[in-house]
Amino acid sequence: MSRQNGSWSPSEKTFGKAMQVLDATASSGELYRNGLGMIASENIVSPMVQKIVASDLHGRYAEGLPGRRYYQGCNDFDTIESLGIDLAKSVFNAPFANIQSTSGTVSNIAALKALAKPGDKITAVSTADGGHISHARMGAVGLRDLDLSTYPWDEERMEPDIDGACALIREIKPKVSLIGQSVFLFPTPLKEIADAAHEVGSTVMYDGAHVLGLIAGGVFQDPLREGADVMTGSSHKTFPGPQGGFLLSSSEDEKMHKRLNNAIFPGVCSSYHLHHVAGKVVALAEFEEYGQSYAQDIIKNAQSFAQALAAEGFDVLAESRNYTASHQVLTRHGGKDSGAGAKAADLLEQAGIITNMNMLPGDTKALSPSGLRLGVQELTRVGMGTNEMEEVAALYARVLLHNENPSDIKEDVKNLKSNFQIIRYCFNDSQQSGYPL
Ligand code: DSN
Repeated sequence: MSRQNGSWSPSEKTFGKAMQVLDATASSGELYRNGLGMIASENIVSPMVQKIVASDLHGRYAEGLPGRRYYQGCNDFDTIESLGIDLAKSVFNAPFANIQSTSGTVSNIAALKALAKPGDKITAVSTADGGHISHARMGAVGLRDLDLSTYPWDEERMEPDIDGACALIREIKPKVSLIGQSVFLFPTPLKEIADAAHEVGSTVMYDGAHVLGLIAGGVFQDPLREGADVMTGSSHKTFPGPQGGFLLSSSEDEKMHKRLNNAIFPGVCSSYHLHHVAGKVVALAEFEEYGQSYAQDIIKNAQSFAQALAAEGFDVLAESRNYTASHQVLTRHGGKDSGAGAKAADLLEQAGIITNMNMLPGDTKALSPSGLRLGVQELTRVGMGTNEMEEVAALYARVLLHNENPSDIKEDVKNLKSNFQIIRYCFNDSQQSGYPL
């Protein structure tokens, strides 16, 4: 960079790097605008949220809670965060809500900080069975130096083996009984687990990251009334807000509220990304208005997509339970640890369908699993319904079963998607404002 005629002009080299970032960002936007985003942990944000996350709030700080800040200039943000706390309590029917967390994992780290001390015992679903990395030694559980035992898994029902999980909790008496997965097809029978946990003085923590929008929409399960003491979650999966997290509790105990708030700040956040918090608040208001129908449509679409895939000839997991009760569908594409899931995900991407490979029961290698984990929440958000789910399943069959050239199919994917460019279930959905740049 050099200063010429009183103004700074960038060197070609550094400016070129910035342009490369702009170009790659635009190209990533095109990929999703023209393609089918089917990663179960993703979503797109509404026009109003897009505007807020690009606002001046991005550069600001507001350590503390509304009315009790360490910085000046927070009056407007106090209004925003107070509104958001009230909305979160109402949308999630929770006596306590903290909306500052910057992700689901950060919510988990904070919850584990509030609920356990290093060396304490914890029980959770293993990553091989679909538990999130933050529930494992390699993630937040290890960071907090907790002593982890994993529940036995019922492959047929795709949920923890409930009798085995209760027996484990009664035997080892963990400080925290953690429930919830990233591969999350069915509600967990929580009451039995919570009864066992509370009997031995264990706190029940439910990670609702994936299914938070389904819970709030009343179509999955109601953890805070089924025995969960604390619920964590992401604000950007089936709950369709900007990236971030929530920390919620069924407890009425002020001391518990203080512990949870302190675990977020000063515990694990200083800046908590005010633009995203404000975006979450608008997303909460939108969810209060449209969330129930969005959640219902997601479930209809997931079930219809799973049935259509099975009818095409795919091996869809959990047939005996009608495949899914969430936004997710799981398919197996070859022998365990065969890497067939990785190959399938790659071929689908060549056709403009974005998914992720996933370990399924029996797989032991995260980089060469046999499965795909598919989510329909983003396609639902742009207005696709059960007819389109059948069309999408037929596209999968052309790529993966009939070995058609993926680049030919990419045109058909683009044509299908061209009719679904407007973000629904939000304010301003009649504007031609769809995918962000
Ligand atoms: N890794 C994300 C998922 O896809 O489930 C959650 O953090």
